[in-house]
Amino acid sequence: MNNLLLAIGDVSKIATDDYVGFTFFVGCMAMMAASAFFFLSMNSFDRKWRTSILVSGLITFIAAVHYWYMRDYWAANAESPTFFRYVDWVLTVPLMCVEFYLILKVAGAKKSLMWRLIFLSVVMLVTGYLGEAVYRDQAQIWGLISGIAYFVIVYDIWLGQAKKLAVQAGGAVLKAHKTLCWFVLVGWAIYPIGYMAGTPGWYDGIFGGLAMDVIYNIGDAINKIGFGLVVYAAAVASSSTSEA
Ligand SMILES: *C/C=C(C)/C=C/C=C(C)/C=C/C1=C(C)CCCC1(C)C
Repeated sequence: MNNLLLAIGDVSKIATDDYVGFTFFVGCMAMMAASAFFFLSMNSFDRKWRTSILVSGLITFIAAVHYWYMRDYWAANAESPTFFRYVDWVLTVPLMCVEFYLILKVAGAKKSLMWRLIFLSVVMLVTGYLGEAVYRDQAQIWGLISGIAYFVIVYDIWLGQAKKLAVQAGGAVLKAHKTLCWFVLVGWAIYPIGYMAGTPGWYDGIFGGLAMDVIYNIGDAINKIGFGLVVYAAAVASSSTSEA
């Protein structure tokens, strides 16, 4: 009990110009609220959409827990919580790949597509971690390898097998797929900017002055909550046109 009171009384101050601390705090609340929204709305959809909404909720929930720790870590150490960041990503980004698969399942998507996307996303994140945390002197090379994996993902969903399946499915599925493709092309491109802001390389003069964590936090809010809302909208659209 004493420890609890101590913990409650022990809230660190956030300076008015601490944008990183602020975005960690707001990000944490937003991820929690989004999780509640996805979990509570899940049962109002028919079965084939329920798992997709559940996965949207899991993505924001996993992020909410990590943001809780990252917010604390930043408040205590004024240092980037790189480890928690990448653990969060390595769990949530593969789940986004699962989301692509679930949406395209109605059009006959195979598990191999899902595993291919998951594999590519893990390569993208592990090489990014190596450059950001382990071999910082070679951050540009690791960033480049990570970027190649990213481009293969973009290719696969925009022009490869996933695209063909989406066209076959048509309707709400095609529409959702297209929007999610834009998230990956534009929304995910926020992260390499954060990486270049936070690591040394040829790009120092361009992105050097920006706060890496603010960029990552904005990226996460757009991509995790926005991505989930696209799936939610697809579920609403398909339930009101066909079944309801
Ligand atoms: C919820 C978290 C998401 C959607 C995170 C996505 C992260 C990326 C797309 C990261 C990409 C990177 C590169 C393309 C190159 C530099 C290293 C990374 C890992 C920041």
